[in-house]
Amino acid sequence: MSHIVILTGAGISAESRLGTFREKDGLWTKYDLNEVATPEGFARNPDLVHAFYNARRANCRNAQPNAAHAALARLQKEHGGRVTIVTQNVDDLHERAGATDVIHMHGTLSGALCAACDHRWTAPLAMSTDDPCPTCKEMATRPDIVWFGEMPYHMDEIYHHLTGADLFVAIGTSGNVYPAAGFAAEAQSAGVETIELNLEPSATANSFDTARFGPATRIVPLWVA
Ligand code: BJW
Repeated sequence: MSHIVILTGAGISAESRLGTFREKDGLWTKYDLNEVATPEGFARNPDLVHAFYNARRANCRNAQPNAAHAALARLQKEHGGRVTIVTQNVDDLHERAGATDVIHMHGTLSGALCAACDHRWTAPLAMSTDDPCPTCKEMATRPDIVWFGEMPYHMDEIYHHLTGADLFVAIGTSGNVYPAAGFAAEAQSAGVETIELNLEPSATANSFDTARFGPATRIVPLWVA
């Protein structure tokens, strides 16, 4: 029974019209990441950060999974072994395509988190600084998103899967953000075969044994077939 671990990034959702981060027209060319994706930015201006994530939550609701998400969900159903999807994406397009074994290492747009007591609940479409925590009643509600300087979620589980996998595949990620950018090297040094599927070579291209380049909706279904 083989175990495939798949890391996905913004590129897999690009053709569902959810923006990427670092490309021309990417989110980080329009927004200062220090203001909208750090705990310090949230402390300075929570209204700005809520507005940023409220807009992305609305975009996500209107987006549809594409052929690449569907191909991975099909692979999970049809592969004889286990297929674990580790996504850096905060959208829910893998799940809406039918995927089941999905780890959201950077959190989810659908989640709200209380910074005071760690209680988690489903985020309303529009979050605001006026929402108290339903459990402890503190005014410490934030999006359940991993910002720069914060520890990504499920790291022990991810490293366990990575080092015990038979195949590691990275799809649509630029390889600029750690620790995810180190997964291919980690897998390779554990003797795991590594494949990159991306529009263009990532910053960590030398950690992959093989690569295929092109839009995810074309190359992912071809790879799965
Ligand atoms: C297509 C396509 C199509 C386009 N088809 N492909 C080591 C060295 C230096 C710094 C650090 C380090 N370790 C940690 C750091 C600090 C920092 C970091 O990495 N900084 C770098 C900028 C250098 N990391 C952190 O702070 C992380 N926390 C942390 O490290 O905690 C300590 C720790 C240490 C050790 C172990 C464990 C923990 C937290 C990072 C949080 C990232 N948060 C964000 C925003 C929040 C989520 C959100 O709002 O959505 O997450 S940043 C943003 O980047 C987002 C993404 O998930 C993430 C990755 O971006 P991604 O997915 O790669 O997108 P792009 O735009 O960069 O690339 C898109 C790709 O798709 C491109 O390659 C295109 O070609 C391709 N593409 N169209 C196929 N149609």
